[in-house]
Amino acid sequence: MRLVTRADFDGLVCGALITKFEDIDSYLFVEPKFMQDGLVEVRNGDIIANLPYHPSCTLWFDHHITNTTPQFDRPIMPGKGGFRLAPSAARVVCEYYNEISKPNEPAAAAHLAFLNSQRMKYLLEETDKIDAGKLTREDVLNPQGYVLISMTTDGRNAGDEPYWLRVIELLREETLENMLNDSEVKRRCRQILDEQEQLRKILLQHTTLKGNVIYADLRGIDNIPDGNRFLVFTLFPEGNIQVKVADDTQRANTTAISVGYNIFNPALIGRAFILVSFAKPMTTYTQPVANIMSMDAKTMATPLSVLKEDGVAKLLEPYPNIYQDLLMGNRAGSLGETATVALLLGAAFLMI
Ligand SMILES: [Mn+2]
Repeated sequence: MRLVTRADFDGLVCGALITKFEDIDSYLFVEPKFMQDGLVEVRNGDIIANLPYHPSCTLWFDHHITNTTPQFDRPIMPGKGGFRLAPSAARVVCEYYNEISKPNEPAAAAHLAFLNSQRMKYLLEETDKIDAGKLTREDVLNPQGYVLISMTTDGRNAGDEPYWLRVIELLREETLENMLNDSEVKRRCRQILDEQEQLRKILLQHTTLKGNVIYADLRGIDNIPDGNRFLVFTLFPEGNIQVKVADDTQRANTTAISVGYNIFNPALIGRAFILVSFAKPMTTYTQPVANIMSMDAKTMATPLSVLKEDGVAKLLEPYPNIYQDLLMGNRAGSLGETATVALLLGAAFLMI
């Protein structure tokens, strides 16, 4: 069977688990974009992990909401694979083999012992943390263990395939300590720490804080060193959102703009985006049921704007029942500012 996966840390941990349970004789490492564009020929017998679904595959494991497919209406489907919105695809693979290992089958005891060993439990926890971006400032500034190893794998450099295969084997067979002592892993870890130091200097030179936006203009810089993608947020902790402008590494004469939120200081990025794009409609609201007899509606600053500009006393003065009105939605404002009851009902519906 062939394993089709992504060469990021999650994809390689999937590889470490799958090669334990299935007979894998060849590998194909691809980036999700190529799958989405239909550029990958998937055939019967292929196992796909951490990538979008393909109808020709034999087994499929994934966790990205964008890859939801009607083929998978249950998290674990024996003989077909697994899909749920887990923190990592490796977590889904682990749950699948836990579920299908029937205790009375001879091989199952060994499989379950492997999956539930302390070493594998720790590896899965770290993979969840890494893939879901749940890193601490310390993980970013001073990466260690699996976090550091995860930074050495990057699907963009196709020449690295021998290294990815080595990582799969080490993750499957070796303790973390032994893996860190592997000469190639060691060399790459040292290199990544050096590069991160260079990246830190470049970011400090080319980044400015505009309000709560961390604006990095990296155009014209060749070979930007590698480093943790969250590094910029440890350098500019006050900012909520990063806007990065850089030369597109894959297309000549093209600028790539990317936006991300500060994982240590998140903002409502979706709202911030709409607010910037549609400033007027987002801050001017007609008050519902103002007074049916005299006028249709009334426009005014929203409660949050009043709160920000003039403080809470100013807000309570003309509107003594403001909290109740906001709760019931009897006030103008944007989503989240008002109509709390409706939001809570929606939340309850989503949870049930
Ligand atoms: Mn993943």
